[in-house]
This record gives sequence, structure tokens and C-alpha cells, in this order.
Amino acid sequence: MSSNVLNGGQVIVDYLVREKVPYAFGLCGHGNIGFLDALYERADDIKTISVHHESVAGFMADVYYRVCGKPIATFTSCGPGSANLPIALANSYLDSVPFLAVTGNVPTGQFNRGAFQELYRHYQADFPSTVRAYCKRVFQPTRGDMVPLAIRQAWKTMVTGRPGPVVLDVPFDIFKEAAAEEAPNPEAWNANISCRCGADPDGVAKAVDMLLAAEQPVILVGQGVKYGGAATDLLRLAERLRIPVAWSASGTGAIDARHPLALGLIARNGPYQANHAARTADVLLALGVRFDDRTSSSWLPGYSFTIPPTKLIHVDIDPDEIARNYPVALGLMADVRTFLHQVLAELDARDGVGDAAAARAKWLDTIEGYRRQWNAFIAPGFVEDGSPIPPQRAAHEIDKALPEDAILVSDIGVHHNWLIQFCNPRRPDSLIGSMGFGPMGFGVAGVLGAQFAAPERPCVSVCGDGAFFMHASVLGTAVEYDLPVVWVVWNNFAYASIRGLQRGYLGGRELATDFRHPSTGAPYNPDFAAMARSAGIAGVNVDRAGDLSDALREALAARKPYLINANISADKNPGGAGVWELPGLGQSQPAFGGRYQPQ
Ligand SMILES: Cc1ncc(C[n+]2csc(CCOP(=O)(O)OP(=O)(O)O)c2C)c(N)n1
Ligand SMILES: [Mg+2]
Repeated sequence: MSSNVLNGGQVIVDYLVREKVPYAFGLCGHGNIGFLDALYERADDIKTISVHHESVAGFMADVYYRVCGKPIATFTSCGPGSANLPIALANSYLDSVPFLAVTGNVPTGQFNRGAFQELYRHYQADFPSTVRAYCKRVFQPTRGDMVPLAIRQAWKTMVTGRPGPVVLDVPFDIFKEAAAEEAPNPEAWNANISCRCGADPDGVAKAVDMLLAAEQPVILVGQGVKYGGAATDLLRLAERLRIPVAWSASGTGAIDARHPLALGLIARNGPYQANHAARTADVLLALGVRFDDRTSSSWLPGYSFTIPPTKLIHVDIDPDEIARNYPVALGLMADVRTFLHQVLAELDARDGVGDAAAARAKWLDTIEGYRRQWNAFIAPGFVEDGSPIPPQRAAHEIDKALPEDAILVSDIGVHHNWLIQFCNPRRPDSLIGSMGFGPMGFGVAGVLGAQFAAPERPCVSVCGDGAFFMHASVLGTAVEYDLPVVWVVWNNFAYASIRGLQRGYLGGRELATDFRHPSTGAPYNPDFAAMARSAGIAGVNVDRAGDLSDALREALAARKPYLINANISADKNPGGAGVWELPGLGQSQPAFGGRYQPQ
């Protein structure tokens, strides 16, 4: 190889540097030492962060993007190393978050011979089949000179249209094989592509007609608004037409939860004013939201939505999501931010906009009535005391202690349901969660990615005891990279969200859902605070509700890695005005209000 020719690994790394990717998160193996060697040479331009489980790298990459809007790369070895990654790929894929996974594979000359760690019994070097359902696309260059094309196409696929993770699967020898004199230039191939497509102009006019004529309109926002950078324009539209805004769990934070037009979460455990306004709306403008079962009360009419007769305007960058679950009065394929610009411009050209906004007073008053009823219903939970800590109080105390610029990354489980119901996020990245694939560990590990993306901001993970134990290796990574993250382990000595289903639907036939000591039968868990201390991290226990917010404030003030082990009750599930039913397990009832049946 002549000295001015880059090998495959060098081309990939050079491309990442040209894309201004500051970090590669991952874990070594013989399959990727060629790539690590290329990273070694460019250590001044791109920092390599080594973790203790590959899924941690994937979750970090995911949350890194959710915080700063820039995709990052991961690196994993061949065979088992990369087989630890699909859980994170799927998580990002279903939540439309891009990252580039550079996976190693066996040498091309050994394809189909059953070399160490080769998946070969259906097809040679078959990692791509493993992740086919888990990512947007897989590229597998099998000659050095195929790498430049693969890397630029992989990057483009990842960031254009509906974003998502892409795998670049690189056989061992290709990292070291001559590839090109230089990496492709992102300025030429990717930087000048815009996917901010607008809706068709007739559709925009029709949407405005419908919004101006509506008497009881509601806007529903999903994560397309957050990650599409449309929060400011959303606010403009909502205020201009005085339309209340509800959100899916993934849309949490798209509007400040304390804004007078903010209705709250639409879900099983969403508040009455959100679910009831949405299910009685005459026009529902849905922006960047995909109507999953948890947002839609399992699609049962009359709990979250009643479509029809509600007229649905559904706007999404991906037409596959439009009319997937509900018929549309108007479906528009568009980037949400561009669509909002179009609508605002159309309103500028219309007469009577002020009248339409003024006519909204009655609808907003009615909603205030719903809000008062709901607030009275939930009020006792905010002051409930005791040990273990009552869960609503716990969510409230955590919310109280977080400064405005904090990033709270939740894990998956009943704690997530409490947080999305009782925290009041102010910014699009105030409360981050996974709503598509929902893998335990997302928040435990993701908080490290948040801290890399926002080094100065307070980053907190609230995670279940089950998930923390599954991913406790993160303690070491926080120490090794001096990341001042705080874990609040929501310790209920159980896989409580699943135990709650056994209690609610299966007559309390509990099996394999809690943690007990074999001799005493008492609730058991390792001492997580001591575990943290053994890793060189501050660790404290909190048993009383009144101590939780002070403990969190102290942890944040320390600006070093910290773990709070909070003893929290799981006797109650968060209830709301919607439902979530699992087929075959019987009907569920909302905790507040009932099913709406239009006349
Ligand atoms: C990797 C993975 N395994 C299993 C599940 C199924 N699951 C969803 S929530 C949950 C319980 C989580 O327990 P914990 O982390 O303690 O949270 P809690 O519900 O108690 O708040 C389980 C097992 C999952 N989502 N992800
Ligand atoms: Mg638990």
C-alpha cells in the first residue's frame, strides 16, 4: 500500500472526523482492532470512549443525539461483541434516532469457512441478517475500495428522511486494506441535502381552513416536533390560534408543561384534561406522532381519541405512519417544522384569524374545568408520606429538585410511567425516554451519552432496580471518564411494572417478578449505594419522601458521579384517564372518568 493511500479503517475515521463526530463509543474485540488502530492515529480529532457492555455504547449514542442533535459512531467487534448491540439498534430504530454502528466481521478470505465467531450456517459473515429488522440499513463493503462509497451512503441513509441507526459491517481485513487516497467529502455528499420538505400547498390551505373552522381543536405532538426542531414554531401556532397542546410520551417537553395551553400527556396514565379534550375534539392536528397503543389507549375509541367523528389532520415525514392506525380527514407528508412555517405564513394571508382565536375562550374554559377536577383528584398524592416512599411523591420530589436545564433520562418500567405523569419538563430534552422498543438499560446507560452531549448540564438517570442491576457496569464508565451523572435507583425490589400486570390482570399470581431473600423471604437487592461506593462513586440511601429532593440537590451540587438508592413503594400503579389493554386479559378501567361516547 503506498504511503498516501488510506486503508478502510482510516477512511471511516477520516470521514467521521470530516463530519465533526467528536466521539466513538464502543468495546474492543479482535474483530475491530484494525478500526481501533485507525482511531488511535486520529486521537486528537475524535475521542474513543471504551465501555463495559456494547449495549451501553448504543444507548449512549442514542441519547447523545437526543440531547445535541448530532449522530455519533459506535464500534463493536465481530460475533458476540456486535451481537450485544441489536437491543440498542432496535431502540434507536423504533424511536427514529440515528447513529452509525461500525461492526467488525471475519476476514473476507475466511467467509463461509466457519472461522471463529463467524455466523455462517445460512449465509457467509451473516451479521447483516441478524440486524435486518433492527436498523434502517446495513452496508457491508467487502473490498477496501468499497469503503468510501459505503461510508458516505451509510451516513446519508442515517440522517435523511426519517432518521435511524445504520450499520457499517466491516470484515477484518477491510479495515487494513487499501481503500482510497482520501475519505469522501461530506460537503459534497451530505451537507447540502435538505429533507425539510413541505406539505403540498393545497393541503396546507385545507389544514388552515379546518383549524379556523374548528370549535374544539387540539394539537397532539410527538417526538417529530422535538427532534425536528419545531418546538418554537409549535408554540407560535398554538398561541396564535389558542389551541391547547397535548403530547405523546415521546413528545414530552415539546411545549413547556407549565404553559397555560399545555394539556399534558395522552396515555393510560395521562391526565383527564388531556385525554378528555383529545377524545372530544372536533379537529385533532397530530404532528410527528405515530399513535402507538400506549398513546392511544390501545386504540379503543373513547379513551384517548374518538376518530372519527374527530377529524384527524396527521402530518409526518414518513407517510408510512399516516393512516396506520386512524383514518385521516387530511394526511400530509411533510417535515413538521416546514409545515408549521407554511401554516403560519398561510395564517398571515388570512382574515379572521383573531376572531377564530377569540372564539376559543369557551373551549379553553371547559378544559380548565377538566383540569381543576383532575388536580383535585391527584392532589393527595403529592403530600403522601411514609417509607417506602409513595411513588407519586417520589416523582414530584425528583421534579422539584431538578434545575431548569437538567436532563432527566428515564429507564423503562413503572418509574417511567410515574415520571411522565408527574414531572413538568420545560424543554424538549428535559425528560428523555424510550417509547418504541423500551429496552431496560436505556436510561441507566443513556445518561452517560447525555453528559457527553451536554458536559455542563446536570444529567440524571432515574432507573429501576431491575435495570440498574442489569447494567451496573456504567459505574465504572462514569469514573473512567469523570462524568458527574447522578443515578436515582427507583428501588421497589421488583420488576414492578410486570408484577403490576400480574396483580391487575392475573389475580395476583405473582411469579418471577420480585426479588427475595431465599431464607427470610424478605425483599432482597444488593446494596446499590455500597456498590457505587465500591466503584469509587458517592452512594447514599434515601427511605423517606421528605429527604429525596434534598438528596438529589446535594448529588447535583457535588458535580461528581453519584448514586441515590431510593426505597420506593410499588403498591400503586399510576392511574389516569386512559387505558392500556392487553388482548385476552380482560378490560381495564380508567382511574378517572370513563369512556366518552359521542352522541
Ligand atoms: C431488556 C428488557 N428485558 C425485559 C423487559 C420487560 N420489562 C419491561 S419493564 C420490566 C421491569 C423493569 O423492572 P425495574 O427496572 O425494576 O423497573 P420498575 O418497573 O420496577 O420501575 C421488564 C422486565 C424489557 N423492557 N427490557
Ligand atoms: Mg423495580
